[in-house]
Amino acid sequence: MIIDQLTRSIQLKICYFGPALSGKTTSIKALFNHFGKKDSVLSIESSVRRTLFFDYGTISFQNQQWNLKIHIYSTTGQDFYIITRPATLQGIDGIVFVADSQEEVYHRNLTSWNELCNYFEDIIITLPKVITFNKQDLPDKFSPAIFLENINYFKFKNIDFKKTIAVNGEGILDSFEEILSLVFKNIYKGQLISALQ
Ligand SMILES: Nc1nc2c(ncn2[C@@H]2O[C@H](COP(=O)(O)OP(=O)(O)OP(=O)(O)O)[C@@H](O)[C@H]2O)c(=O)[nH]1
Ligand SMILES: [Mg+2]
Repeated sequence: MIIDQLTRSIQLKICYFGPALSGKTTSIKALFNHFGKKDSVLSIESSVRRTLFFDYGTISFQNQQWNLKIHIYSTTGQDFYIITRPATLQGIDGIVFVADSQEEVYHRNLTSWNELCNYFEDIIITLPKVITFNKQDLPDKFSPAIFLENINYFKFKNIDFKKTIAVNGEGILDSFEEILSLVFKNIYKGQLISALQ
């Protein structure tokens, strides 16, 4: 997060992380579509539309006093490019973990979650994060409760989960609002907000 008192601007970085093909890029595109900015997402992709490095776009909000600029990234899910993931995650304020709800890829979600936890070590406990159980439109899904139990959900703070269907945008705005809300609650707890007033 960057807070500039002079220009009265706050910049945040949110990253969409998750296993290969879980719907990270589709989620970001659906989010930008909601704000009428679908074409402003920069995607570095292969010829078969797989993310090579990241997707990136910004969304800005403004009130009379402050400008809020949110930098939004997705990581690549392809393990061949794993080296790019820690770089994309640097300096983030919040994570949207996009899980692929199909039963047959259940374990990929666990592996990806564990990788994420390893990057952040203890910080992951308090880092704001929303898990989205994507692809709810498909049959043969695992139960979110099983995944949450497996990752020991209750040991984490600043965490929530949602169900999404990124292909039609369902739940995407809701999960974005939730991650922003967790990020701001976290700042408030850190007393930054009172220092700003
Ligand atoms: N049925 C269904 N398909 C989805 C949903 N979200 C994404 N997909 C499909 O899943 C495939 C992968 O989506 P992407 O958004 O490219 O996934 P990704 O996580 O960005 O993939 P990588 O960046 O390559 O790891 C595409 O064919 C999407 O259309 C969903 O909610 N439902
Ligand atoms: Mg992608």
